[in-house]
Amino acid sequence: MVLIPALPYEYEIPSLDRVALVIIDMQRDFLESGGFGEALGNDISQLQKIVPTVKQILDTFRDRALPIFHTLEGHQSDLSDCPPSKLQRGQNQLKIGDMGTMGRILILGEPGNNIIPELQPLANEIVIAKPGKGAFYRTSLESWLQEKNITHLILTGVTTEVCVQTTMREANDRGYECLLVEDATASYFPEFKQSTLEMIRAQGGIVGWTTTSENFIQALSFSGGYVKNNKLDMSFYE
Ligand code: C5J
Repeated sequence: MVLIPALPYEYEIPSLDRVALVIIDMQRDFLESGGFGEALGNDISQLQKIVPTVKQILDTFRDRALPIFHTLEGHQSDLSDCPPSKLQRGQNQLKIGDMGTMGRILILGEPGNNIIPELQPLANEIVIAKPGKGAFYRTSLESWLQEKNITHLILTGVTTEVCVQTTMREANDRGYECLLVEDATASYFPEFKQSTLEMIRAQGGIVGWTTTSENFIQALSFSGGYVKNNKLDMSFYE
């Protein structure tokens, strides 16, 4: 068992073979200069700040050979998987499928739709292309998790209140125990991130738990990754 100091109370992983990392949409479209996110007038530095922390969590999973899923928000080039409502949303701005500085916006296989170089998946890591905000909608994620007998998901990525929160809610409704790493998720709007963290862990963890990367990495490093009856440091929250 691994116990991780978290809010609203300790997050318990019964055994490390039940846990997987989900990294949401750390793609060039959202994080890099000239991408879709910046074209919409967003401050991409808010998202870029978390890259080293997401990499630390990724390395923690890689070191222990635990399952890793990367997601990408993107559509088929003929836009057949993009509902008209999503396609038409917004005024006087670039739209999905338009040509941007990194190829067509949010189209699978375009340069901007790639995961940023710092977090490039390894060959044994699973990349889930998703047409929606949630990673369970019209994807193979749930069957992968069932095949690997995963019950506990560690969530990171962007943006906290859109694709990360949607995925966490979808997972929660399907019975997964979800932990969001606070400093490994970001929004273009810091106040939206803060509200999302609070709503996730409100009412006794109605959607799940939140913790810091330090708490998570430290808890996994005890006794080679397993913690039994240890007194963990909760001082971050005091
Ligand atoms: C958005 C996402 N914000 N990955 N996508 O459109 O959160």
